[in-house]
Amino acid sequence: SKSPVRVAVTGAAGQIGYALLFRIASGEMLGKDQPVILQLLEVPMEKAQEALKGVIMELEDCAFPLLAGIEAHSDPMTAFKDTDYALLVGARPRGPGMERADLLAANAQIFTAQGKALNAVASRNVKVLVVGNPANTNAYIAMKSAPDLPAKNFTAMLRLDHNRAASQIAAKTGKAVASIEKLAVWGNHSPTMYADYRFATIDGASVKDMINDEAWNRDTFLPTVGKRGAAIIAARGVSSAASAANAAIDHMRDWALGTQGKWVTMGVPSKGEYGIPSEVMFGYPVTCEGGEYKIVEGLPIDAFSQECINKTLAELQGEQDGVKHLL
Ligand code: NAX
Repeated sequence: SKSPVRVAVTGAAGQIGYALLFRIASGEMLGKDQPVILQLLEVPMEKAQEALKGVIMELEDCAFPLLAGIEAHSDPMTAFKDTDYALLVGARPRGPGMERADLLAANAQIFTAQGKALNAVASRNVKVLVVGNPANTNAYIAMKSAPDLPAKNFTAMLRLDHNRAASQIAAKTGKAVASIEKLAVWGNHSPTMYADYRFATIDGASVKDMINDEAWNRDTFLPTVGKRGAAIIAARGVSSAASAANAAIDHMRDWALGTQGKWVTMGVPSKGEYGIPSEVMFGYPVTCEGGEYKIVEGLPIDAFSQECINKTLAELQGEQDGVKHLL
């Protein structure tokens, strides 16, 4: 049988953590034959550490056969020790009256410290997924703070946007969501992301031809996917958690175990693909194999798509400029 791998999760006592940890421990992320050791990080405050203890008690009470160990931490330097996977979920939310610059600065502090800790103590092959918002920029900060780790090990979560787009297309076409292939989401995890079904197929047939409605794409599909997070807050009173946790599982599982040629969306550091400046943490269509992702290259970009890509890129560059002096 396989030896256990180490999975660090930050924000472990939060909403997404609660929807995520039990699925990791049951083998849904890394496979039903892969034992895991959970290394859980929360802020040092007593309330958070107490809540984390409660989550750990519940994890114990599941008696998961694959759960080979659970650790509670309040310091990233111990939480990330030798970790093979790191899911950075905890972040500073925007408080009342908080300016965008304050939000960026508070998160820059968190993700600088966590990037440095990963750099110092994590496995050299650690796969990092940043979920905490602003996810792309936080991933960029962590990457820049970890110069001894390969930049490609740092990724941001665009998978929830990808899955939301797939579900809207399934509803529109009346086809099964699992039959949709070659969907892409470009750019920032924010309402500016560009969900792109120009290349998508269902059972080999073109989704674009099937829908054949540019106005629906522009006026319904893109705003619905872009504002889905806000719609869920409005309906539920709290932000999406189970669907976010599910997307994190999908992202890590596909990265680790491969996609068998299928496209998925990941936020990854650009190496200039599609004219995106180097190091920008950008949502791209990728395929995964042997523990590595590969950007799908050579796709034609039409005028409308270029406009959308420019817009989400400009937003991302604005965020990155806003933290430059803090790195
Ligand atoms: P919660 O507020 O329920 O939980 C966050 C937890 O993180 C809290 O328990 C907090 O104590 C902890 N935390 C804060 N700073 C920390 C630090 N420096 N180290 C360790 N733990 C820390 O939020 P939740 O609903 O779980 O959402 C977590 C993050 O995911 C938020 O930033 C949220 O905006 C983001 N999201 C990202 C999504 C994406 O697609 N990329 C979608 C869902 C979600 O909105």
